[in-house]
Amino acid sequence: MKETVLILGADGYIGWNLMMYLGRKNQGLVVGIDNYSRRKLVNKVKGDSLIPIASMKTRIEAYKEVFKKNNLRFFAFDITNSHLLRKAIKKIRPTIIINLAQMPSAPYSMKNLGYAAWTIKNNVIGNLNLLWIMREICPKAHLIKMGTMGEYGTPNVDIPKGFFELKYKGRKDWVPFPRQAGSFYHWAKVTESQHTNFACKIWGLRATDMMQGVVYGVTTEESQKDSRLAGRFDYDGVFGTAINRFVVQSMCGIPMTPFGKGGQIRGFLNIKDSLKCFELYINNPPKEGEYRVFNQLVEQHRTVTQLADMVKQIGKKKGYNSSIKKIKNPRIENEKHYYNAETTKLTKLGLIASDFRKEIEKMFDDLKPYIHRVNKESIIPKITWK
Ligand code: USQ
Repeated sequence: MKETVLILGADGYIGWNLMMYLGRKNQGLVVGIDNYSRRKLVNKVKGDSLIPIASMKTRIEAYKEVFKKNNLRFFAFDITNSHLLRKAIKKIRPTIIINLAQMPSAPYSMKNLGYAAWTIKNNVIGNLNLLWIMREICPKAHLIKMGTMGEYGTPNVDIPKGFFELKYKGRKDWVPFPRQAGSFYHWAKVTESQHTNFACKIWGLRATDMMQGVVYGVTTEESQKDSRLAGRFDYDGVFGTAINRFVVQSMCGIPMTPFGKGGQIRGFLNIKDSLKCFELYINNPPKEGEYRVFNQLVEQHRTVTQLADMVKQIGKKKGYNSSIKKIKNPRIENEKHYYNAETTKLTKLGLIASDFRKEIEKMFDDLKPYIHRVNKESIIPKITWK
């Protein structure tokens, strides 16, 4: 691969790991941009990455040293500032742009009007700036945008790959599948997807919109090589997500917390599989003017209670005596429902998924040296949807 890759949101859970992953695969430069908002927001809600993370400067120096490559660059600024973004894109002239620069937490976006409005502004305007600047400076670049499976909600029918044939009153059309998001964060993603689809249609941009499920896992091939290369790992009630939280709860003797009836089903994938997907999209780009959608998930048939059960069994094998206690659901969502998303496009591109059980087992080993750092107070969710 020889591309000039630009990653927006390069300091996040996926962003930093992706910088290293593509840095190693790519002959060209991989340039990251981030305003460090993830670090600040997690601290603001009294959370912290369980694994200590180094500054970008230290990380990039460590990458050079460990992988003997000098192809990572980083700029710290906020992409909602269109002047700065235009200047950077003019200078970098990327052929691939990956937009991960979004506030990723559903609970954060539901705390109050201020938090919801900030989420919409940060996520939607950042992506809008990017679309206009791509049109002006690099309309042929391939945009890979982080969407989410949560855009579709949990409909009582199969979820297609973004679009479906609608038949109505004797006529038919090929249209985007209905979006029924469950938080203002997820609604921001819906808007970003619609804006991106529209920009491809009118300006001939090309984009891959990845409807990603819930990502789990701690380390990647790159991050485990040196402690300075570690990626962040959140487990708190705002930025922590289901499996990651369950493993931490299991390891520190706190009951795992399926919310409500615990019958919620989501799609999950390991962080290493998420990284592979980006590589597959880069190597199999869309045509000019094409907006395409991938449902990016691997595991989707287990409820959160079944997942907690599985983590409990694995924990037992690892010597932890974990338990499960359903708690009142802080969210408003279906707690028992049908869920089946079509994912064939990913396997066709060549994704071979990691072994779910083995990856969860590995999480116990990866987290062991840091588990004493857990702040138990931050685990119980305090933000409610009502
Ligand atoms: N859940 C529990 N107990 C917990 C945590 C979560 O039962 O302790 C349940 C939630 O109620 C929900 C499901 O697990 O039904 C998933 O929740 P989550 O916190 O793991 O993930 P979510 O809020 O949906 O958001 C995460 C990422 C987001 C991404 C999304 C993909 O934070 O950035 O877009 O996963 S998806 O879920 O497919 O929309």
